[in-house]
Amino acid sequence: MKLLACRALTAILLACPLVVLADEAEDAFNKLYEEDLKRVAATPSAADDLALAKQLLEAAGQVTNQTAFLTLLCEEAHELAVKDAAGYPTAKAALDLLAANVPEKEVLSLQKVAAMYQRPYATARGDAKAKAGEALIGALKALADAQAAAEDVNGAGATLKQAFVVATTIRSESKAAIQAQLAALGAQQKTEREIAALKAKLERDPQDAASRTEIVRLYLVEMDDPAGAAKFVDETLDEATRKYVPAAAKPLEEAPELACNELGDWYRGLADEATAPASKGAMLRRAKEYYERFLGLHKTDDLARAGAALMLKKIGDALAKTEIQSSPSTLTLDLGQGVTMKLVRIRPGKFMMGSPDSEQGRRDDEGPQHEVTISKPFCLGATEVTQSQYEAAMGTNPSEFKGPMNPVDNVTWNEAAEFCRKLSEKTGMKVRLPTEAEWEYACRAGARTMFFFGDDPSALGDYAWYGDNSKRTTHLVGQKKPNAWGLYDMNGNDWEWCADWYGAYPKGPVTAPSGPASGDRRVFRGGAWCDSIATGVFRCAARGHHLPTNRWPNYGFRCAMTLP
Ligand SMILES: [Ca+2]
Ligand SMILES: [Ca+2]
Repeated sequence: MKLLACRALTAILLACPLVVLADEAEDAFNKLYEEDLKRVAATPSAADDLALAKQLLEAAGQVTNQTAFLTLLCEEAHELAVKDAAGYPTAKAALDLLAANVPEKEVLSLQKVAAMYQRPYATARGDAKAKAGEALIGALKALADAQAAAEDVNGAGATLKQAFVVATTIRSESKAAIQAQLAALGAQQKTEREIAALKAKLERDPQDAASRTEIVRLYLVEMDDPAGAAKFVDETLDEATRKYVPAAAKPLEEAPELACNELGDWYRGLADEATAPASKGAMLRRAKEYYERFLGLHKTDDLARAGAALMLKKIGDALAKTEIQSSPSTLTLDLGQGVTMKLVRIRPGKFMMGSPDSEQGRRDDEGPQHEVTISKPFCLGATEVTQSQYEAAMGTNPSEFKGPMNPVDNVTWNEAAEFCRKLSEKTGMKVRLPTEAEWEYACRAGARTMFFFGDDPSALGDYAWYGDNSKRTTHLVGQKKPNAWGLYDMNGNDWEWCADWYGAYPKGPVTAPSGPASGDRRVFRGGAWCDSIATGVFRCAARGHHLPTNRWPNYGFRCAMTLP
């Protein structure tokens, strides 16, 4: 009976096209819910409070254009639900709804969400703490974004620092991304200080064209704020600036067809000049918007249209590049069924592949030592492919030493290649085996020594499961120390199949080599659980090889991934 009355009144409110004023909203809210609130407050159980919170949240979900009423519903729903941990999801949903619909409540709502996640994080232990910590980090990042958007740079910085402390404590993978965000925020603060100093100079001398030009550039490129830049444009500045900055300050949807192409070209030029990846990305995105608008307006199939389309494609490629440059250093692929694969981003660079003639224990096929350029960034699995990963993609497990987190072993080159093909299909990413050059480059991680950890073989046990410590079996991946680039088990555990046919090395410098065009044996690298140090197989340059159809309980692999 009561519920029906509530529904009817809510329906009337919802049907009302006018915005309900704050005190009217409060009257309406009290009429609807005052008795219910008293009722749930009178019982010690939190279950009825939560039930009412859900009811309020449902009503809030249907409110449109009635900010004051929506605010009351959401805030009260939060208050009721947050009393007990069982109500946290409802409390968060209420705050999220409020944040999304009432801009002036956004920061406050997100602060409450973060405070809520602080409680379970503070009390939990072990795995539960890690999980609560990830949730808290997510809430803090959302809050920092909202603070930054509201131009509260100091607040955003303080929030991110909190997130950084949590990420450090629980060893979260998001630590690097938070660090990057903090750096970006620091850069923004620096730009703001530079602008303030230049403005002071300009006040003393309004004819100081150099300071004026620099202020315009800082607003335009570093802050991506053309409206801010436009305020400083005057007749002392060059023609392009006088023409394009005011045009760019206007809303995109007001730009006429012809201006779109010109502004696209102009922003592309600014992108070329920008050095920080974030600024470059912002300029490219602006250029993209103008070319896209041009294509939307200019329907004639002519040269101008073809030119803009081509430019758009180029910008897409350039954007993908800058986004990778400013992206976090690890990437996680979802293999389904709760199984994931972590890959490490490897920077491009040069290295000397192979070993010098003087290296102890070397074999002839490791020479001639030659310079290799890895021209593009790529990703490499942080660990060998595990059995749970292998099963998620292939549905089978050929391993001799069974264990979901042990590396898959007893796997042929053909099967490893098939796994990569299936994983590419599943994820839409270009997953493959690493080339032999990529493998050695990543194994060395900048080291020119015999081993990636130096020249002293006695340290091998810190980094590898091998003959002396393996007890004749594979071990869980990622248990030993990683190399300098965060790659585990590059030595030992399983040998790792590479993409290349086995063959002689080139005699001079090469770029992105992928081995001989044909052959009968495939390369593998890194040594395995059964090998002794005396065999020399744990040196960075050491090569192994076998038929692609051969399997053995010490053959495994790790995935590489091509980046766009
Ligand atoms: Ca109660
Ligand atoms: Ca290995």
